Amino acid sequence: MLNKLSSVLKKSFDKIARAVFLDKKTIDTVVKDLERALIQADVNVHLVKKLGAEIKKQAQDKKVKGIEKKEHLTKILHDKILNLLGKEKHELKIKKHKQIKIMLAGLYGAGKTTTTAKLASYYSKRGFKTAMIGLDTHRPAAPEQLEQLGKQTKIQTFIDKNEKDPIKIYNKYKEKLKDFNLIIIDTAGRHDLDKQLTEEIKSLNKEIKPDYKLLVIQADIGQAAKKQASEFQKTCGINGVIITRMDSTAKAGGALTACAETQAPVYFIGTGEKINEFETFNPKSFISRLLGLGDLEGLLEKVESAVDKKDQKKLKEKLEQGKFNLRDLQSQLKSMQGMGSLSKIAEMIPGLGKVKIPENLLGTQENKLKKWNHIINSMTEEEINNPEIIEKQTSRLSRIAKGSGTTTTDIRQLLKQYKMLKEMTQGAGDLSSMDMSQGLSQKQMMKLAKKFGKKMRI
Ligand SMILES: Nc1nc2c(ncn2[C@@H]2O[C@H](COP(=O)(O)OP(=O)(O)O)[C@@H](O)[C@H]2O)c(=O)[nH]1
Ligand SMILES: [Mg+2]
Repeated sequence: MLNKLSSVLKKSFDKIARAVFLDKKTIDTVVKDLERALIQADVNVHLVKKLGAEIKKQAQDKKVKGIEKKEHLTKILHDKILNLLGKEKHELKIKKHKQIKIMLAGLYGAGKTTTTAKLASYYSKRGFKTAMIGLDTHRPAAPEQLEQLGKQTKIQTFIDKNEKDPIKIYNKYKEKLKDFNLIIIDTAGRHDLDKQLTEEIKSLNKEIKPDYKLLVIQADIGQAAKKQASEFQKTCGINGVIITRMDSTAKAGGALTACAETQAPVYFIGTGEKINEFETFNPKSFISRLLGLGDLEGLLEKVESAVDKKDQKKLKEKLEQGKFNLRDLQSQLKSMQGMGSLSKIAEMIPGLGKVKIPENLLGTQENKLKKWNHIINSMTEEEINNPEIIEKQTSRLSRIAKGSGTTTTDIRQLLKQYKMLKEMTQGAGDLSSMDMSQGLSQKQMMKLAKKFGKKMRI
Protein backbone atom coordinates (compact mmCIF):
# COMPACT_ATOMS: atom_id res chain seq x y z
CA MET A 1 0.00 0.00 0.00
CA LEU A 2 1.41 3.36 -1.00
CA ASN A 3 4.89 1.87 -1.07
CA LYS A 4 6.54 4.84 -2.68
CA LEU A 5 5.12 7.35 -0.23
CA SER A 6 6.00 5.02 2.58
CA SER A 7 9.63 4.73 1.53
CA VAL A 8 10.02 8.50 1.10
CA LEU A 9 8.52 9.06 4.53
CA LYS A 10 10.84 6.53 6.11
CA LYS A 11 13.83 8.13 4.40
CA SER A 12 12.77 11.58 5.53
CA PHE A 13 12.48 10.46 9.13
CA ASP A 14 15.88 8.78 8.89
CA LYS A 15 17.35 11.91 7.36
CA ILE A 16 16.09 13.98 10.26
CA ALA A 17 17.38 11.47 12.79
CA ARG A 18 20.81 11.35 11.18
CA ALA A 19 21.31 15.04 10.65
CA VAL A 20 23.99 16.45 12.92
CA PHE A 21 22.39 19.82 12.77
CA LEU A 22 18.93 20.65 11.45
CA ASP A 23 19.74 23.52 9.17
CA LYS A 24 17.53 25.19 6.62
CA LYS A 25 18.99 23.08 3.84
CA THR A 26 18.07 19.80 5.53
CA ILE A 27 14.55 21.01 6.24
CA ASP A 28 14.13 22.18 2.65
CA THR A 29 15.28 18.81 1.28
CA VAL A 30 12.97 16.88 3.58
CA VAL A 31 10.01 19.07 2.63
CA LYS A 32 10.82 18.85 -1.05
CA ASP A 33 11.04 15.04 -0.96
CA LEU A 34 7.79 14.88 0.94
CA GLU A 35 5.99 17.22 -1.47
CA ARG A 36 7.14 15.20 -4.44
CA ALA A 37 6.03 11.92 -2.87
CA LEU A 38 2.61 13.27 -1.93
CA ILE A 39 2.04 14.61 -5.42
CA GLN A 40 3.02 11.23 -6.83
CA ALA A 41 0.45 9.65 -4.52
CA ASP A 42 -2.03 11.99 -6.25
CA VAL A 43 -2.60 14.34 -3.36
CA ASN A 44 -3.88 17.70 -4.54
CA VAL A 45 -1.03 20.08 -5.44
CA HIS A 46 -2.50 23.01 -3.53
CA LEU A 47 -2.86 20.95 -0.40
CA VAL A 48 0.71 19.75 -0.77
CA LYS A 49 2.14 23.23 -1.24
CA LYS A 50 0.24 24.53 1.73
CA LEU A 51 1.48 21.66 3.84
CA GLY A 52 5.08 22.22 2.71
CA ALA A 53 4.97 25.91 3.56
CA GLU A 54 3.47 25.23 6.98
CA ILE A 55 6.10 22.63 7.81
CA LYS A 56 8.92 24.97 6.83
CA LYS A 57 7.50 27.79 8.85
CA GLN A 58 6.93 25.75 11.98
CA ALA A 59 10.21 23.89 11.67
CA GLN A 60 12.13 27.13 11.92
CA ASP A 61 10.53 28.09 15.17
CA LYS A 62 13.34 29.97 16.93
CA LYS A 63 12.17 28.94 20.36
CA VAL A 64 13.06 25.31 19.73
CA LYS A 65 16.75 24.58 20.18
CA GLY A 66 19.36 21.87 19.62
CA ILE A 67 18.31 18.25 19.66
CA GLU A 68 14.72 19.21 20.40
CA LYS A 69 14.59 20.58 16.90
CA LYS A 70 14.66 17.12 15.44
CA GLU A 71 11.88 15.89 17.65
CA HIS A 72 9.98 19.00 16.79
CA LEU A 73 10.29 18.48 13.04
CA THR A 74 9.46 14.79 13.34
CA LYS A 75 6.31 15.65 15.21
CA ILE A 76 5.33 18.38 12.76
CA LEU A 77 5.74 16.03 9.80
CA HIS A 78 3.71 13.35 11.51
CA ASP A 79 0.92 15.68 12.58
CA LYS A 80 0.64 17.43 9.23
CA ILE A 81 0.26 14.20 7.35
CA LEU A 82 -2.22 13.01 9.95
CA ASN A 83 -4.21 16.17 9.37
CA LEU A 84 -4.20 15.54 5.68
CA LEU A 85 -5.66 12.08 6.24
CA GLY A 86 -8.47 13.16 8.49
CA LYS A 87 -7.11 12.80 12.03
CA GLU A 88 -9.77 10.82 13.81
CA LYS A 89 -10.91 7.29 13.49
CA HIS A 90 -14.61 7.06 12.69
CA GLU A 91 -16.63 4.07 13.70
CA LEU A 92 -20.05 2.91 12.60
CA LYS A 93 -22.35 2.68 15.57
CA ILE A 94 -23.71 -0.82 15.37
CA LYS A 95 -25.70 -2.00 18.36
CA LYS A 96 -26.82 -5.45 19.31
CA HIS A 97 -30.28 -4.48 20.55
CA LYS A 98 -31.27 -2.38 17.56
CA GLN A 99 -31.47 -3.25 13.89
CA ILE A 100 -29.04 -1.30 11.75
CA LYS A 101 -29.20 -1.05 7.96
CA ILE A 102 -26.19 -0.08 5.90
CA MET A 103 -26.70 0.67 2.23
CA LEU A 104 -23.72 0.76 -0.12
CA ALA A 105 -23.80 2.94 -3.20
CA GLY A 106 -21.32 3.82 -5.91
CA LEU A 107 -20.40 3.62 -9.56
CA TYR A 108 -19.75 0.49 -11.64
CA GLY A 109 -16.82 -1.59 -10.50
CA ALA A 110 -16.21 0.45 -7.34
CA GLY A 111 -16.32 -2.73 -5.28
CA LYS A 112 -19.85 -2.50 -3.83
CA THR A 113 -20.73 -6.17 -4.05
CA THR A 114 -17.36 -7.37 -2.76
CA THR A 115 -17.52 -4.80 0.04
CA THR A 116 -21.05 -5.87 0.97
CA ALA A 117 -19.67 -9.31 1.74
CA LYS A 118 -16.53 -7.96 3.43
CA LEU A 119 -18.57 -5.72 5.68
CA ALA A 120 -21.09 -8.45 6.48
CA SER A 121 -18.30 -10.86 7.30
CA TYR A 122 -16.50 -8.25 9.43
CA TYR A 123 -19.53 -7.73 11.66
CA SER A 124 -20.71 -11.30 11.62
CA LYS A 125 -17.34 -12.34 13.08
CA ARG A 126 -17.92 -9.82 15.82
CA GLY A 127 -21.12 -11.47 16.86
CA PHE A 128 -23.77 -9.52 14.94
CA LYS A 129 -26.53 -11.47 13.25
CA THR A 130 -25.95 -10.22 9.76
CA ALA A 131 -27.73 -10.58 6.41
CA MET A 132 -27.03 -9.28 2.92
CA ILE A 133 -29.61 -8.27 0.37
CA GLY A 134 -28.87 -7.77 -3.33
CA LEU A 135 -30.74 -4.87 -4.91
CA ASP A 136 -28.61 -4.53 -8.03
CA THR A 137 -31.15 -5.36 -10.72
CA HIS A 138 -29.16 -3.51 -13.32
CA ARG A 139 -26.20 -5.78 -13.95
CA PRO A 140 -27.30 -9.25 -15.08
CA ALA A 141 -24.90 -11.35 -12.99
CA ALA A 142 -25.14 -9.21 -9.84
CA PRO A 143 -27.47 -11.48 -7.78
CA GLU A 144 -25.36 -14.56 -8.54
CA GLN A 145 -22.20 -12.74 -7.51
CA LEU A 146 -23.69 -11.86 -4.14
CA GLU A 147 -25.18 -15.33 -3.74
CA GLN A 148 -21.72 -16.80 -4.31
CA LEU A 149 -20.17 -14.50 -1.73
CA GLY A 150 -22.95 -15.44 0.69
CA LYS A 151 -22.07 -19.10 0.34
CA GLN A 152 -18.40 -18.40 0.77
CA THR A 153 -18.88 -16.34 3.92
CA LYS A 154 -21.82 -18.39 5.22
CA ILE A 155 -23.89 -15.26 5.56
CA GLN A 156 -27.60 -15.33 4.86
CA THR A 157 -28.18 -13.66 1.51
CA PHE A 158 -31.45 -12.48 -0.02
CA ILE A 159 -31.66 -12.10 -3.79
CA ASP A 160 -34.26 -12.36 -6.53
CA LYS A 161 -32.91 -13.18 -9.95
CA ASN A 162 -36.14 -12.34 -11.81
CA GLU A 163 -37.45 -9.20 -10.21
CA LYS A 164 -36.31 -5.96 -11.84
CA ASP A 165 -37.60 -3.52 -9.24
CA PRO A 166 -35.21 -3.20 -6.27
CA ILE A 167 -37.96 -1.83 -4.00
CA LYS A 168 -40.10 -4.90 -4.66
CA ILE A 169 -37.19 -7.18 -3.76
CA TYR A 170 -36.68 -5.30 -0.54
CA ASN A 171 -40.34 -5.47 0.39
CA LYS A 172 -40.50 -9.15 -0.45
CA TYR A 173 -37.88 -9.90 2.23
CA LYS A 174 -38.82 -7.17 4.67
CA GLU A 175 -40.42 -9.57 7.17
CA LYS A 176 -37.57 -12.06 7.02
CA LEU A 177 -35.02 -9.31 7.50
CA LYS A 178 -36.56 -8.52 10.88
CA ASP A 179 -34.73 -11.53 12.31
CA PHE A 180 -31.40 -9.86 11.70
CA ASN A 181 -29.39 -7.40 13.67
CA LEU A 182 -27.49 -5.91 10.78
CA ILE A 183 -28.56 -5.67 7.14
CA ILE A 184 -26.04 -4.83 4.42
CA ILE A 185 -27.63 -3.68 1.18
CA ASP A 186 -25.88 -3.97 -2.17
CA THR A 187 -27.16 -1.63 -4.88
CA ALA A 188 -26.62 -1.03 -8.59
CA GLY A 189 -24.01 1.31 -10.05
CA ARG A 190 -23.79 3.29 -13.30
CA HIS A 191 -20.92 4.78 -15.26
CA ASP A 192 -21.60 8.17 -13.66
CA LEU A 193 -23.87 9.58 -11.06
CA ASP A 194 -26.55 10.21 -13.68
CA LYS A 195 -30.20 11.03 -13.24
CA GLN A 196 -31.27 7.41 -13.24
CA LEU A 197 -28.84 6.41 -10.50
CA THR A 198 -29.67 9.46 -8.40
CA GLU A 199 -33.40 8.68 -8.63
CA GLU A 200 -32.82 5.05 -7.80
CA ILE A 201 -30.78 5.81 -4.69
CA LYS A 202 -33.25 8.44 -3.58
CA SER A 203 -36.18 6.07 -3.78
CA LEU A 204 -34.23 3.34 -1.96
CA ASN A 205 -33.37 5.85 0.76
CA LYS A 206 -37.02 6.74 1.12
CA GLU A 207 -38.26 3.17 1.28
CA ILE A 208 -35.47 1.53 3.29
CA LYS A 209 -34.35 4.44 5.47
CA PRO A 210 -30.84 3.07 6.00
CA ASP A 211 -28.94 4.14 9.10
CA TYR A 212 -25.82 4.50 7.02
CA LYS A 213 -25.50 5.30 3.34
CA LEU A 214 -21.92 4.61 2.42
CA LEU A 215 -20.24 5.48 -0.84
CA VAL A 216 -17.86 2.86 -2.16
CA ILE A 217 -14.98 4.41 -4.09
CA GLN A 218 -12.02 2.70 -5.68
CA ALA A 219 -8.70 4.22 -4.65
CA ASP A 220 -7.56 4.24 -8.29
CA ILE A 221 -9.52 7.40 -8.99
CA GLY A 222 -7.21 9.38 -6.71
CA GLN A 223 -8.18 12.95 -5.99
CA ALA A 224 -11.19 12.69 -8.29
CA ALA A 225 -12.73 11.12 -5.18
CA LYS A 226 -13.36 14.64 -3.98
CA LYS A 227 -15.82 15.46 -6.73
CA GLN A 228 -17.47 12.06 -6.50
CA ALA A 229 -17.86 12.15 -2.73
CA SER A 230 -19.31 15.64 -2.70
CA GLU A 231 -21.76 14.85 -5.52
CA PHE A 232 -23.00 11.75 -3.75
CA GLN A 233 -23.21 13.71 -0.52
CA LYS A 234 -25.33 16.38 -2.11
CA THR A 235 -27.67 14.30 -4.21
CA CYS A 236 -27.94 11.01 -2.33
CA GLY A 237 -27.20 11.99 1.25
CA ILE A 238 -24.30 9.62 1.68
CA ASN A 239 -22.70 9.94 5.08
CA GLY A 240 -19.50 7.99 4.83
CA VAL A 241 -17.04 6.31 2.51
CA ILE A 242 -15.34 2.97 2.03
CA ILE A 243 -12.26 3.08 -0.18
CA THR A 244 -11.47 -0.13 -2.04
CA ARG A 245 -8.44 -1.34 -4.00
CA MET A 246 -5.97 0.40 -1.72
CA ASP A 247 -3.59 -2.38 -2.69
CA SER A 248 -3.68 -1.86 -6.40
CA THR A 249 -2.83 1.77 -6.96
CA ALA A 250 -0.24 4.41 -6.15
CA LYS A 251 -3.00 7.01 -6.09
CA ALA A 252 -4.58 6.01 -2.80
CA GLY A 253 -3.14 9.10 -1.12
CA GLY A 254 -5.31 11.23 -3.40
CA ALA A 255 -8.47 9.34 -2.56
CA LEU A 256 -7.86 9.41 1.19
CA THR A 257 -6.95 13.07 1.41
CA ALA A 258 -9.81 14.07 -0.90
CA CYS A 259 -12.30 12.38 1.42
CA ALA A 260 -10.79 14.10 4.43
CA GLU A 261 -11.20 17.39 2.59
CA THR A 262 -14.89 16.84 1.89
CA GLN A 263 -15.38 15.72 5.51
CA ALA A 264 -16.75 12.41 4.36
CA PRO A 265 -15.53 10.00 7.03
CA VAL A 266 -13.65 7.01 5.67
CA TYR A 267 -14.82 4.05 7.74
CA PHE A 268 -13.09 1.16 6.05
CA ILE A 269 -10.49 0.41 3.41
CA GLY A 270 -10.30 -2.61 1.12
CA THR A 271 -6.78 -3.93 0.73
CA GLY A 272 -7.23 -6.91 -1.58
CA GLU A 273 -9.74 -9.13 -3.30
CA LYS A 274 -10.11 -11.61 -0.44
CA ILE A 275 -12.92 -11.20 2.08
CA ASN A 276 -10.47 -10.71 4.93
CA GLU A 277 -8.54 -8.03 3.11
CA PHE A 278 -10.54 -5.30 4.71
CA GLU A 279 -9.84 -3.07 7.69
CA THR A 280 -11.15 -0.12 9.60
CA PHE A 281 -9.46 3.09 8.64
CA ASN A 282 -7.57 4.73 11.43
CA PRO A 283 -5.42 7.65 10.24
CA LYS A 284 -3.03 7.31 13.16
CA SER A 285 -2.22 3.68 12.69
CA PHE A 286 -2.24 4.12 8.93
CA ILE A 287 0.57 6.63 9.28
CA SER A 288 2.58 4.58 11.68
CA ARG A 289 2.41 1.80 9.12
CA LEU A 290 3.51 4.12 6.34
CA LEU A 291 6.39 5.15 8.53
CA GLY A 292 7.26 1.52 9.02
CA LEU A 293 6.89 1.65 12.74
CA GLY A 294 4.34 -1.09 12.92
CA ASP A 295 0.84 -0.92 14.16
CA LEU A 296 -0.10 -3.14 17.03
CA GLU A 297 -3.70 -2.02 16.99
CA GLY A 298 -4.13 -2.85 13.32
CA LEU A 299 -2.42 -6.18 13.69
CA LEU A 300 -4.55 -7.16 16.62
CA GLU A 301 -7.67 -6.16 14.80
CA LYS A 302 -6.71 -8.32 11.88
CA VAL A 303 -5.97 -11.18 14.20
CA GLU A 304 -9.30 -10.53 15.86
CA SER A 305 -11.23 -11.38 12.74
CA ALA A 306 -9.57 -14.79 12.73
CA VAL A 307 -9.40 -15.74 16.39
CA ASP A 308 -11.89 -15.27 19.16
CA LYS A 309 -11.98 -12.40 21.62
CA LYS A 310 -10.59 -14.32 24.59
CA ASP A 311 -7.60 -15.66 22.66
CA GLN A 312 -7.17 -12.17 21.42
CA LYS A 313 -6.84 -10.66 24.85
CA LYS A 314 -4.43 -13.35 25.92
CA LEU A 315 -2.32 -12.79 22.83
CA LYS A 316 -2.22 -9.07 23.41
CA GLU A 317 -1.00 -9.62 26.97
CA LYS A 318 1.55 -12.15 25.84
CA LEU A 319 2.83 -9.92 23.09
CA GLU A 320 3.13 -7.05 25.50
CA GLN A 321 4.95 -9.08 28.09
CA GLY A 322 7.12 -10.81 25.54
CA LYS A 323 5.72 -14.17 26.76
CA PHE A 324 5.00 -15.86 23.53
CA ASN A 325 5.38 -19.62 23.29
CA LEU A 326 5.38 -22.18 20.51
CA ARG A 327 1.71 -22.97 21.11
CA ASP A 328 0.86 -19.31 20.46
CA LEU A 329 2.98 -19.36 17.35
CA GLN A 330 1.07 -22.41 16.20
CA SER A 331 -2.33 -20.81 16.66
CA GLN A 332 -1.03 -17.65 15.01
CA LEU A 333 0.19 -19.61 12.01
CA LYS A 334 -3.19 -21.25 11.72
CA SER A 335 -5.10 -18.00 11.78
CA MET A 336 -2.59 -16.29 9.54
CA GLN A 337 -3.34 -18.80 6.83
CA GLY A 338 -6.80 -17.29 6.63
CA MET A 339 -5.64 -13.72 6.86
CA GLY A 340 -3.91 -13.00 3.58
CA SER A 341 -0.22 -12.93 2.94
CA LEU A 342 2.30 -13.03 5.73
CA SER A 343 4.08 -9.98 4.43
CA LYS A 344 0.92 -7.96 4.96
CA ILE A 345 0.72 -9.18 8.52
CA ALA A 346 4.38 -8.47 9.08
CA GLU A 347 3.86 -4.86 8.05
CA MET A 348 1.63 -4.55 11.06
CA ILE A 349 3.83 -6.20 13.64
CA PRO A 350 5.57 -3.47 15.58
CA GLY A 351 9.07 -2.97 14.38
CA LEU A 352 8.90 -5.51 11.60
CA GLY A 353 8.21 -2.90 8.95
CA LYS A 354 11.64 -1.42 9.62
CA VAL A 355 13.77 -4.52 9.62
CA LYS A 356 14.76 -6.77 6.83
CA ILE A 357 13.20 -10.11 7.51
CA PRO A 358 14.46 -13.23 5.82
CA GLU A 359 12.35 -14.05 2.80
CA ASN A 360 11.42 -17.44 4.16
CA LEU A 361 9.56 -15.94 7.08
CA LEU A 362 7.48 -13.78 4.83
CA GLY A 363 6.66 -15.88 1.80
CA THR A 364 3.24 -17.44 1.94
CA GLN A 365 4.65 -20.89 2.18
CA GLU A 366 1.69 -23.00 2.98
CA ASN A 367 3.82 -26.13 3.06
CA LYS A 368 6.18 -24.77 5.59
CA LEU A 369 3.30 -23.65 7.80
CA LYS A 370 1.83 -27.13 7.60
CA LYS A 371 5.16 -28.72 8.44
CA TRP A 372 5.60 -26.46 11.45
CA ASN A 373 2.16 -27.37 12.60
CA HIS A 374 3.03 -31.08 12.47
CA ILE A 375 6.28 -30.46 14.30
CA ILE A 376 4.59 -28.61 17.15
CA ASN A 377 1.99 -31.36 17.37
CA SER A 378 4.74 -33.92 17.87
CA MET A 379 6.26 -32.07 20.80
CA THR A 380 5.58 -32.73 24.45
CA GLU A 381 4.06 -30.00 26.64
CA GLU A 382 7.43 -29.55 28.28
CA GLU A 383 9.11 -29.00 24.93
CA ILE A 384 6.49 -26.52 23.82
CA ASN A 385 6.89 -24.45 26.93
CA ASN A 386 10.61 -24.75 26.94
CA PRO A 387 11.90 -25.16 23.36
CA GLU A 388 15.54 -24.71 24.39
CA ILE A 389 15.67 -28.28 25.68
CA ILE A 390 15.04 -29.62 22.18
CA GLU A 391 18.19 -28.22 20.70
CA LYS A 392 20.24 -29.48 23.60
CA GLN A 393 19.20 -33.11 23.16
CA THR A 394 19.52 -34.67 19.72
CA SER A 395 17.35 -37.59 20.83
CA ARG A 396 14.44 -35.16 21.16
CA LEU A 397 15.15 -33.71 17.75
CA SER A 398 15.09 -37.07 16.02
CA ARG A 399 12.01 -38.24 17.94
CA ILE A 400 10.06 -35.14 16.85
CA ALA A 401 11.32 -35.45 13.28
CA LYS A 402 10.14 -39.04 13.12
CA GLY A 403 6.80 -38.28 14.70
CA SER A 404 6.04 -35.37 12.43
CA GLY A 405 7.45 -36.76 9.19
CA THR A 406 9.97 -33.93 8.95
CA THR A 407 13.72 -33.54 9.30
CA THR A 408 15.82 -32.21 12.14
CA THR A 409 16.76 -29.29 9.89
CA ASP A 410 13.07 -28.39 9.61
CA ILE A 411 12.79 -28.39 13.38
CA ARG A 412 15.90 -26.28 13.85
CA GLN A 413 14.53 -23.83 11.33
CA LEU A 414 11.23 -23.57 13.17
CA LEU A 415 13.04 -22.96 16.45
CA LYS A 416 15.15 -20.29 14.83
CA GLN A 417 12.12 -18.49 13.41
CA TYR A 418 10.35 -18.76 16.71
CA LYS A 419 13.26 -17.17 18.53
CA MET A 420 13.39 -14.39 16.01
CA LEU A 421 9.69 -13.71 16.21
CA LYS A 422 9.81 -13.76 19.98
CA GLU A 423 12.60 -11.22 19.99
CA MET A 424 10.71 -8.96 17.63
CA THR A 425 7.46 -9.13 19.48
CA GLN A 426 9.23 -8.05 22.62
CA GLY A 427 9.15 -4.60 21.12
CA ALA A 428 5.37 -4.69 21.14
CA GLY A 429 4.94 -3.48 24.69
CA ASP A 430 7.01 -0.38 24.09
CA LEU A 431 5.15 0.51 20.97
CA SER A 432 1.64 -0.07 22.19
CA SER A 433 2.19 2.28 25.06
CA MET A 434 3.55 4.86 22.70
CA ASP A 435 1.17 7.66 22.00
CA MET A 436 1.61 8.50 18.34
CA SER A 437 -0.22 11.77 18.75
CA GLN A 438 2.79 12.96 20.68
CA GLY A 439 5.02 12.11 17.75
CA LEU A 440 8.10 9.99 18.09
CA SER A 441 10.71 11.09 20.48
CA GLN A 442 14.35 10.74 19.65
CA LYS A 443 14.57 8.32 22.55
CA GLN A 444 11.82 6.09 21.20
CA MET A 445 13.39 6.03 17.79
CA MET A 446 16.76 5.12 19.24
CA LYS A 447 15.22 2.41 21.33
CA LEU A 448 13.52 0.96 18.30
CA ALA A 449 16.63 1.20 16.21
CA LYS A 450 18.69 -0.51 18.87
CA LYS A 451 16.16 -3.24 19.38
CA PHE A 452 16.15 -4.17 15.76
CA GLY A 453 19.81 -3.74 15.15
CA LYS A 454 19.61 -0.85 12.78
CA LYS A 455 22.18 1.76 13.64
CA MET A 456 20.98 5.28 13.58
CA ARG A 457 23.60 7.97 13.62
CA ILE A 458 22.96 11.27 15.23
N1 LIG B 1 -7.40 -5.62 -5.46
C1 LIG B 1 -8.62 -5.36 -4.99
N2 LIG B 1 -9.69 -5.65 -5.73
C2 LIG B 1 -10.92 -5.37 -5.24
C3 LIG B 1 -11.10 -4.80 -3.96
N3 LIG B 1 -12.44 -4.64 -3.77
C4 LIG B 1 -13.04 -5.10 -4.88
N4 LIG B 1 -12.14 -5.55 -5.77
C5 LIG B 1 -12.36 -6.10 -7.12
O1 LIG B 1 -12.96 -5.10 -7.93
C6 LIG B 1 -13.82 -5.70 -8.88
C7 LIG B 1 -15.19 -5.06 -8.86
O2 LIG B 1 -15.83 -5.35 -7.64
P1 LIG B 1 -17.40 -5.46 -7.43
O3 LIG B 1 -17.64 -5.71 -5.99
O4 LIG B 1 -18.02 -6.41 -8.39
O5 LIG B 1 -17.84 -3.97 -7.82
P2 LIG B 1 -19.29 -3.33 -7.98
O6 LIG B 1 -19.54 -3.22 -9.44
O7 LIG B 1 -19.19 -1.98 -7.34
O8 LIG B 1 -20.26 -4.21 -7.26
C8 LIG B 1 -13.85 -7.17 -8.55
O9 LIG B 1 -12.99 -7.84 -9.43
C9 LIG B 1 -13.30 -7.25 -7.13
O10 LIG B 1 -12.67 -8.47 -6.87
C10 LIG B 1 -9.93 -4.48 -3.19
O11 LIG B 1 -9.97 -3.95 -2.06
N5 LIG B 1 -8.72 -4.79 -3.75
MG1 LIG C 1 -21.98 -5.10 -7.86
